Amino acid sequence: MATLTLHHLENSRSQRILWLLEELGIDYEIKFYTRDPETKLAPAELLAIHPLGKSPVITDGDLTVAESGAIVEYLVSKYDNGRLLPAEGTPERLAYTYWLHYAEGTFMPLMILSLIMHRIETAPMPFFVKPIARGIVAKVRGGYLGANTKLNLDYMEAALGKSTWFCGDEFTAADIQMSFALEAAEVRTNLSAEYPHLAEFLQRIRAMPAYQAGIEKGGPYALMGGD
Ligand SMILES: N[C@@H](CCC(=O)N[C@@H](CS)C(=O)NCC(=O)O)C(=O)O
Repeated sequence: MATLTLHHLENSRSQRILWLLEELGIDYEIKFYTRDPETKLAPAELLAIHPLGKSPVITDGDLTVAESGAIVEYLVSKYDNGRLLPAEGTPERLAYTYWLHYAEGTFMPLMILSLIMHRIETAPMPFFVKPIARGIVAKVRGGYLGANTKLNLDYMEAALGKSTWFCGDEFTAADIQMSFALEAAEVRTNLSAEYPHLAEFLQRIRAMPAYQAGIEKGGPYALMGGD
């Protein structure tokens, strides 16, 4: 019987761990969690698994591992046969470490900020507060968010202009980690018009059998927008 469980929140970063588990071809179970329909937050049951109550989180025997990058590192070091991890000491391995951290450390905070700005803009509020709220959102977008998002999208586009995958010409688990970052960007940006390499990356991963198996097992997958 499988002892490895993925605690999977619908429409979330957990989808990429599901994909990784399929790539690794190991036995695992999925425990499904549904977002609150109003707040879109995770249900309280996830707090019983990990004190932060976020997804993804996995339990493997007595171990609990949270944080996508840490989960990827744990799963790859325990269950991969060298296919998804570049050899130690190579430039590809350094790129692997870099992109694994970059996805959540640099890019996703921009996507979250974008989501929060969108929520503020569309939240019901008294008419006289609306212009103030919109003014703040415009300042954040104009003074920080827009330029930094473009800088990062240009940067990723250039990286995928140099090699097929983020760490070179071999597919690695860092591409799996980066997939959610690009899927989050996709709902806010017209990637195919402005970032053809990024759009092509998404097309390529979506054709991969393990990606498709992950989608099938995880149920409907649609990310929240907000530009
Ligand atoms: N950096 C963390 C982020 C975890 C996270 O925020 N997960 C989201 C899902 S995409 C979540 O659980 N959201 C529900 C909530 O905040 O209540 C990771 O990559 O694991």
